[in-house]
Amino acid sequence: MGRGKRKRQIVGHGDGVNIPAALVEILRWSERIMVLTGAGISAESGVPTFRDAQTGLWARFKPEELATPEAFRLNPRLVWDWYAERRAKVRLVAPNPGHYALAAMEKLAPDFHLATQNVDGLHQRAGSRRVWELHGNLTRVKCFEDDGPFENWNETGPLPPRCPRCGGALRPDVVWFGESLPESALRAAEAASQKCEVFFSIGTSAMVYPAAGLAHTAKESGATLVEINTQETPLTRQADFFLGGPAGQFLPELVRAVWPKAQI
Ligand code: BJW
Repeated sequence: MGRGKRKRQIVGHGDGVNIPAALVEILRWSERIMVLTGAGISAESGVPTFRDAQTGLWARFKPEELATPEAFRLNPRLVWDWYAERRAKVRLVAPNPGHYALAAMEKLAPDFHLATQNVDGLHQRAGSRRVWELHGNLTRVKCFEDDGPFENWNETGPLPPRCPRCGGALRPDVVWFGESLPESALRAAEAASQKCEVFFSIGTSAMVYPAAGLAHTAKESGATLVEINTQETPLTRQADFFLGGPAGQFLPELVRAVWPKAQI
């Protein structure tokens, strides 16, 4: 079940949080589920999405222009400060019902995989045990020159701090435009996308590759494609089900509809 052609079903948030019966049925019979999340799933926790309008000090910069090795080379202090502020924000927020629903799904679905483009660690804080972090994690840093990650660093001197091994500048351990994704996480996510019966694309613009390509891989391999997003994206036309509204509202309802005994 779950693989093959079907008519697209669109559910708007205005209709209430209704989960289509056909989707519930498919999920009840499916064993292999793959989920890709993006910034939208953390929006209800108070983490601004990547392309949300920048405010205050950052209003002058496009996020796409800060998340590059070129920006760091040109102005390491600016880029360091942008991430330091985002890191501090993330420490103050908590996972939301969308993150908790996915952590519950991991326990309930026989073969469940979760890959995220987010660097905020909120899935793990909600209890998800296996998360492929495709774009790294804000809470770690690595050396711009020799790469090794560090979980502790000293911010008392000039910023960015220096690598204790080689003296190079430390940078956040995230994946910037033009950089490669962690190979083993990407390979695993590609393999899971190829063999899943249902693929969820949740809270992502579906525009940044190679992560965005996972949904296409799944669809081409015959999976049912489910998108949850407050807005339509370039993926929506291909989705079998589009749940148009906040992930933090749709996901807990969906999990309860499929697994009535779920504890979220
Ligand atoms: C809600 C909601 C709610 C709001 N509920 N929904 C193939 C084709 C074209 C280009 C390329 C290609 N392959 C590679 C490229 C180049 C490039 C790329 O994709 N460019 C595109 C912009 C065109 N990719 C790369 O460079 C990647 N590297 C690579 O491919 O290496 C090999 C290579 C190099 C050079 C050339 C060719 C190959 C690396 C990509 C790394 C991306 N890194 C970032 C920064 C991470 C650190 C940080 O956070 O600062 O990752 S960029 C940024 O985008 C961040 C995000 O993870 C990522 C995706 O953003 P996301 O999640 O979609 O967020 P938003 O804000 O855009 O959207 C939020 C969504 O949520 C919206 O849709 C809302 O509607 C929705 N939403 N509230 C549900 N409550």
